[in-house]
Amino acid sequence: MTQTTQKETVIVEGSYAPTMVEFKQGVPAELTFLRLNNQGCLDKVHSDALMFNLDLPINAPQTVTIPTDQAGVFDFSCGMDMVHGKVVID
Ligand SMILES: [Cu+2]
Repeated sequence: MTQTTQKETVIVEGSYAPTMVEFKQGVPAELTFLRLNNQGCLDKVHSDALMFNLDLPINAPQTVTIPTDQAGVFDFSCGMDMVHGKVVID
């Protein structure tokens, strides 16, 4: 049996909305970032803990696979580590 992939989207518009997304542990997960405007320094988003580093062109959704084998709270942030969001896996 295949498990349905969990999908969440974070809107990037001067900040992250929502600032926290939640996935169930052990179920495949994809997180999409959609940057809508030029506000702030949000043209990159990265997470050391979740091992991604994305460029975010405006109006071009970027999707990354989120590892869900470990429960926890994992940070992501803009390229300058000024704006932060969280992924919760539980
Ligand atoms: Cu920044």
